[in-house]
Amino acid sequence: MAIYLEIKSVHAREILDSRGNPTVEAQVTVRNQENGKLYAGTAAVPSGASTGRFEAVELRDGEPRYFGLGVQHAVKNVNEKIAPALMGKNALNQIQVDRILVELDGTENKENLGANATLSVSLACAKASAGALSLPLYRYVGGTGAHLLPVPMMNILNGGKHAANTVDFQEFMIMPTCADSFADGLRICAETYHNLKKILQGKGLSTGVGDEGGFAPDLPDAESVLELLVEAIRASGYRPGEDVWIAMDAASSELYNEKTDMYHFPGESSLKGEEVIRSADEMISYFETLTQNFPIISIEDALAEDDWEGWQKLTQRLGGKVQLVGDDLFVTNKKRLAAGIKLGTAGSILVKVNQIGTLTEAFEAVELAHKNNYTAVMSHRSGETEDTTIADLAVAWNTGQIKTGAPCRSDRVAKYNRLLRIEEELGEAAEYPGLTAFHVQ
Ligand code: 2PG
Ligand code: MG
Repeated sequence: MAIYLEIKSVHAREILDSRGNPTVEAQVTVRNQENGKLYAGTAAVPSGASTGRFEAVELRDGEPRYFGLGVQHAVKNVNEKIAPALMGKNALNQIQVDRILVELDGTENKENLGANATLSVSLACAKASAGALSLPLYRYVGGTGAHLLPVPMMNILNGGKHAANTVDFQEFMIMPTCADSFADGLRICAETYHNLKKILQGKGLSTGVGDEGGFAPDLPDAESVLELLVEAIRASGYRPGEDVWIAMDAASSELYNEKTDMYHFPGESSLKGEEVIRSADEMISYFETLTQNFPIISIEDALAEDDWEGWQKLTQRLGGKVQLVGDDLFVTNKKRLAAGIKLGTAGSILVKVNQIGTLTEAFEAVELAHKNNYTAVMSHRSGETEDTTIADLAVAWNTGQIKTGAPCRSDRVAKYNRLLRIEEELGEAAEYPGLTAFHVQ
């Protein structure tokens, strides 16, 4: 007889994320009909600051409490609408569960129930099922083939919307491709992070951190950040561009101004004493120069979320040399990814489960990417919780890369620590891809 994990209860609550803002946590309890035992799975939803315009809707109360950011309506949607719709269903049938969530919402972007409501239940359902089968989440979701540990895309210097400094690009990250295991890669990253701290201290620069745990000093431009990163990699005993590479998230949608059709650099402008703006073509040339002068292996959101034409040009110019990642461009949405693939834009998709709102839809985006020879990078949000689901999903879906912040702040470190445990558990079967995680170079 097929196993039936009957959904017995679905309950959500409002908790806090790493920025002190409310978010949704759901608990799904299932009953194994064979032995009558109950199992619970809990999942918390992350939240972005540089949110893409095409993301699924994060439902916020807009009431005075928490400055409008409360999620009591989303919680109510779980408890009063989603819970009755899922009662008695088989939690093992994740696709059916997620389809019910999508249909119950009934909109393209989950604006009715809120993607925060649907995602909390979708993930909690998978976790309850994994628990009921006594399987780790990565094994339950990924099956027998799940074995690939991700190369960390570790954010060690924060800017943009994630920090109050003058660095305009949002994230400067390091990728330890030379490591022979995830644990070794993590060590390389953490040592580089500490060396960067010493270098900043030596120069009298701030070592306060941003939302994702990376340092957030005032620096005049991207070049000066990249120089510091190169110095930190060398100080750690590694060769930049051979052992350890640099990745960036420009988060350009945040710099783009529709009225001027230009990218504005407020931090660079303030430190240089003159207004710095760049057109899409100038942005492309700028990134080209940066990649010629620095060991950059990956650039995310180099252009704004709606500039398909610019993205095409960018891909033609840089796509063969650098991994071009679409975050705000694709928003973990298979329709937008399909459009991008058709136009030949980018070469990689950033995967953020809350951008789309169910586990199944996030998987569909990863599947479509892999089928079309695009890479997929599993990702956190700048607002996170102690929930480590994305670590398991990276292994389950063999993404080979994960972006989950600095080795600082427990909300970030929790994911890395989970990956250490998974690697240990997989033993000989664990594979660390290094450079083979990329289709460039
Ligand atoms: C991004 C993310 C995560 P946010 O832009 O890639 O680093 O930031 O969650 O603020 O959108
Ligand atoms: Mg991004």
